[in-house]
Amino acid sequence: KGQNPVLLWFTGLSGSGKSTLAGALERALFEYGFHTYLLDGDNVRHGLCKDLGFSLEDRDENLRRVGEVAKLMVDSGLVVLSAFISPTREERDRVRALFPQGQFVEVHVSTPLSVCESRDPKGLYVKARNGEITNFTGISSPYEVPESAELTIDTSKGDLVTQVNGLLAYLKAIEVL
Ligand code: GGZ
Repeated sequence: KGQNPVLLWFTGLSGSGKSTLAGALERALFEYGFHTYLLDGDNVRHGLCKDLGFSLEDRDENLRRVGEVAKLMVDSGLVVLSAFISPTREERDRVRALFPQGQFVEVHVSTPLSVCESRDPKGLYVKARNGEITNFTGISSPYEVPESAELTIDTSKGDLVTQVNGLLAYLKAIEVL
């Protein structure tokens, strides 16, 4: 059976678990023999988007570029996963509009701000609270909760294996897997 390309778009706050979830799903897809690519700030903000910061305008442009690159990758047949905060509905919907129905799957990683802030793996929330970092999502810059995400996952409830299995079950249901 051939591979049905798709873009899995993880959105959520810093520290919500987007990269962890997307990375774990990518490993599972690899086991199934899928060709995948994971786009995230680590491989995009140092190169393709290194001229961009965290103003709303720059985030817009960051996500516009990511959307276009993801589109090219999906066109080439890959299963693409992306893990960006992508804080506004407008920019997420603009990426969605690049794809036919069913080829864009929005996954809202809905872990509450209080949990993300208590995790604070890079100490960014502390810096945002004391003003060392401005325009920080959830603290001093908005995050618009998705209204039409295909899936919602709160990583403060349940374990990673169960959550990845839920994602795989969804991909089976839409015949990607
Ligand atoms: C939010 C910031 C900021 C500000 C630096 N606001 O948890 P992280 O560190 O590893 O992931 C965050 C990442 C967000 O980049 P994205 O490209 O995903 O953002 S967007 O979709 O809005 O374009 C965080 C770090 O960069 N970071 N400054 N001010 N996150």
